[in-house]
Amino acid sequence: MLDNSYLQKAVELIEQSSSILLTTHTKPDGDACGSVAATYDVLKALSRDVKLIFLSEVPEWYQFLFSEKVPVLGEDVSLEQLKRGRFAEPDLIMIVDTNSYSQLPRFNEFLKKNTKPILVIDHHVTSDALGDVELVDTGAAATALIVFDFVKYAKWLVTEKIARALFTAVAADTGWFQFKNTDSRVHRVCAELINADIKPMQIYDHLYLNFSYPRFKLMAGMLDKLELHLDDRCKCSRNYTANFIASCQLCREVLELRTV
Ligand SMILES: [Mn+2]
Repeated sequence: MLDNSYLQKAVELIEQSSSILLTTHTKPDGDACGSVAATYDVLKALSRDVKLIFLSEVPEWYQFLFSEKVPVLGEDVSLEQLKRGRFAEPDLIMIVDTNSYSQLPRFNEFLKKNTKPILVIDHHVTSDALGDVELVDTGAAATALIVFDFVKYAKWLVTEKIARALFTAVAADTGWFQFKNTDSRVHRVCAELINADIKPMQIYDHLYLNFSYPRFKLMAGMLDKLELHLDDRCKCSRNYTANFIASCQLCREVLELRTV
């Protein structure tokens, strides 16, 4: 858990900033998307001028967290525009779910020239210490748990929409509460989020029951190619992805799946 002095410094940074640029790591996963979506809504409720920028597309199955398309650096906004302050003129830069230059392609070039303060919220051990203030808790199963602690500490409102985004993030990073990082803190926070009137089963539908046709085809193909080794104790689907990419026109989704 974080020391209150860090949380207080982070609150002060936000209170001093009227415009904030918010981003996360490339190939954003559920924790990244949910933590960003929740942070965005928290900052908007505080009447901050918030600009979101992603470094690659939001996967289709997390798009329900955003009311409009999130601009992508290199596609909707050029690095030049960002560097020249033509996309945003932030007083503060917030980075969630990473603290590493390598996870921030192109954006890292902007960061190296940046003179504005940076607030990092992250749970990874790997760190380039990018932040002037860092809410880093490597014991947290998801960055969303730290965002939740931060919002609670600051006594900002957790709306149903914010709770839904945070729950999605925690559910994604714990494999819907099946991974070994699913500890009592995860369940305590999720219980509070459910009390904010979210519908976990609707989130489950978005994450696991809304697969596109090519994603189902990928799963079916992987099962079809399953081979048994080591006295049937090891099951693997050899060379499948390369074959699938060659035979499938919808490569983007497949490539995203490979990073999960
Ligand atoms: Mn995470």
